[in-house]
Amino acid sequence: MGLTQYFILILCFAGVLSNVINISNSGGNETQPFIEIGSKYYLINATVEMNWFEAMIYCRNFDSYLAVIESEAEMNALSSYLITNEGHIGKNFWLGANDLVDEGKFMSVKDGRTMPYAKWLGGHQPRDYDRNEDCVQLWLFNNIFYMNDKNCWAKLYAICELRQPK
Ligand SMILES: [Ca+2]
Repeated sequence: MGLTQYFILILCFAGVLSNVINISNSGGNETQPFIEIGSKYYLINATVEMNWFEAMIYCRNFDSYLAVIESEAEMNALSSYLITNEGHIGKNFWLGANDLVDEGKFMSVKDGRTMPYAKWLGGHQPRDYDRNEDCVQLWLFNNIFYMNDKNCWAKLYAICELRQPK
């Protein structure tokens, strides 16, 4: 990791801490924030926009991580839920994968291995636009959710996935 990247990380952590505390305090219902969708439990925050790093730390507060979609079934379950839920219409969400370490190789934050499932918007994504798109988002396009690589500093909503017992 270069010195510049190191400092960016430090700044990132320093910057988000106050944010995260605010979110926790205003969140209220911290005991059961997760809902069952398909085979997993998710916490969908569609009220506070965060960059990818903030979203990741937000999820860590709830013993979870940004959602890692592992199959078409999971993709479909989550998509259906988001599309049919009024509060989520028109919103885009961060997922737990990025290619910050090695351009073009998207890794899962769940286990540090290759992202297990992808549904990129066909023919267009991922394209690392402006050499500056390294984090994976769930992207609503013509009322269907796809994946897209997005600038990690963009402000989107978070979907956290509850850590599953081993
Ligand atoms: Ca992109």
